[in-house]
Amino acid sequence: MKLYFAPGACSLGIHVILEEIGKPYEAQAVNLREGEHFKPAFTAINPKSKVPVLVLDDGKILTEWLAIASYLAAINPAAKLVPEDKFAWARATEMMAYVTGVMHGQGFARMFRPERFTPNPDDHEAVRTEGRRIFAEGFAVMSEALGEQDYLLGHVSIADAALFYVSFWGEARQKLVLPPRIAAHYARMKSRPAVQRAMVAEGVA
Ligand SMILES: N[C@@H](CCC(=O)N[C@@H](CS)C(=O)NCC(=O)O)C(=O)O
Repeated sequence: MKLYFAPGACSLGIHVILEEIGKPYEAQAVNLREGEHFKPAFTAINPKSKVPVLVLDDGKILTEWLAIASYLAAINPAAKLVPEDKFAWARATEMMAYVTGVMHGQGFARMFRPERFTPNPDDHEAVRTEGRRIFAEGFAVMSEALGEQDYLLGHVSIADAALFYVSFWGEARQKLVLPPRIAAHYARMKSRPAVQRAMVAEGVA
């Protein structure tokens, strides 16, 4: 199994999941700054030019954070990264869809890629501002979901890996003051050996 990742990108969450599972895998860095993801060697693997990508041992290729995380958790039940209860599983999916689709896809993307939302450079700052609003609102929503629990489902799961990567972006990249429960969750995640290994492997510890 091989993970294509970019250091500190959303693929960090998948890296964390692979480390939590603890089975051997390969990790291949993709240099987004140099546009490696638009070159034929990578587009042959993922024509969408995005990380993460998971290539299975039989050659099958899986893209999209939510799909990769769900698949890894499903084929590794001993790691208990998804609940057995089907409603709790759906709840985890609900949270991951929100983090990847809204906080990342709508919020963070506006902050970093305003040109993908409007062709007019004069509008870029307004797009960034809206991205920051969506991103901040996302932390408020996830703080409610977390409540007083240590982890989103009460035990560590793939949903925590999703919240972890956006918290990493918020704190380490944006220097945001995270809401208290989210900051505590982020610190708790960073204290996990699997998370530390993933961060060291990506050079973002
Ligand atoms: N919908 C995709 C989004 C993946 C994504 O946006 N990946 C970013 C890194 S966090 C990327 O590869 N960006 C390169 C680009 O958009 O040029 C998913 O959930 O996996």
